[in-house]
Amino acid sequence: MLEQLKDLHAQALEELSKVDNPQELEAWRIRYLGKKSSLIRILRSVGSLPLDERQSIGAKANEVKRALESSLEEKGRSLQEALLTSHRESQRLDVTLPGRPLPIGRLHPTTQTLNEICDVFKNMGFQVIEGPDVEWDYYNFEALNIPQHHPARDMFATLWIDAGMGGKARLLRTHTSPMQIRLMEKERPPIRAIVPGRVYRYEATDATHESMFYQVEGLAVDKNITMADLKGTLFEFCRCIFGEDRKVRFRCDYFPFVEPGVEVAIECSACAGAGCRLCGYSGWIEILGAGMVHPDVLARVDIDPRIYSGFAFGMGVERIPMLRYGIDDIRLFYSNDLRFLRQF
Ligand code: FA5
Repeated sequence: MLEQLKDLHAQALEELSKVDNPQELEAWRIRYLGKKSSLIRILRSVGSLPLDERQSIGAKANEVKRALESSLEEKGRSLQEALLTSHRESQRLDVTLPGRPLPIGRLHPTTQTLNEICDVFKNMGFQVIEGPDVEWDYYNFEALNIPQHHPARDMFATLWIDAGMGGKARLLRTHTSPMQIRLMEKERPPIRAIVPGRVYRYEATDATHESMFYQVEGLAVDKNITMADLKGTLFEFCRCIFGEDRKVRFRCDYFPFVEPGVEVAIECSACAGAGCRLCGYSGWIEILGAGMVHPDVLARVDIDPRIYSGFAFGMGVERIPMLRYGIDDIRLFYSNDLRFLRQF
């Protein structure tokens, strides 16, 4: 039996050396140290052996058991360490690797232009205010000298929200000019303000016309304001935005709420004034309408036109980056094409 115990010990160690994971180790433990293992059975039978064998066999069996238990423990530890090392290797971080680039957002070209326009006018002492997109007929038309059935309503193809009489119908504002009235109702001269905002027109779109676009309204009311102030302000604005060299054209135009009225156009950047599809082969792109505030409009908001005068203008915002960067279609601004937007 002593031989058997020696062989058992040798065989167990031999098998243990081949074990390389915790599952195999547990199977090994059951096989050599489990309740039904040969070694435990020998230990249990020691009591029934003849007295002379009992001591030597019992001592040897216990010695083998202790040896196997300590080999098991040692193997367990080394397996655990190997596991940890391989885990650490797989989780290793190379802190010197370059980071993944984060996609950085940017402001829409219209927003960038609006910010620039506002900065130019703020530097000239204008305050910036905003107004509602949904407007009353009264503010969008009637108070601006455009009563019901006035032919000038045809200038603004309107998106109506509901029907109503006497200026009570609601609409999506067709221009930012209604804010002239709201401003003058609230404030007394001197007034110097600009109003950036969205406007809406029920019209077919083309390279220079959108049905939703941005305008910036300007209004200055005080004593002794003249056409020269209007011209000086707008020329300074064009100089700041387009530079000294770009040609600016002032021409007479008609808007019911100003007298006289003018239109300002900039030399087309796509064709340098030679004429192309973008400028309708005229060489010029109109960017704003303007004029001296009509005395009837001033009187309607209780500002005495014999004492005060004012100028107003309303410019199309998208046409400015179009002129600057030679963008040949306004519809690119709101088509959400990232290839276009990422260029700004
Ligand atoms: C007006 O909207 C007047 N309220 C401007 C005004 C204000 C005149 C104060 C006098 C005093 P108009 O419809 O021309 O005017 O539009 C003004 C500017 O908006 C145009 O010069 C043009 O640059 C731009 N614009 C007009 N229609 C469109 C459109 N469909 N798409 C893009 N821009 C447009």
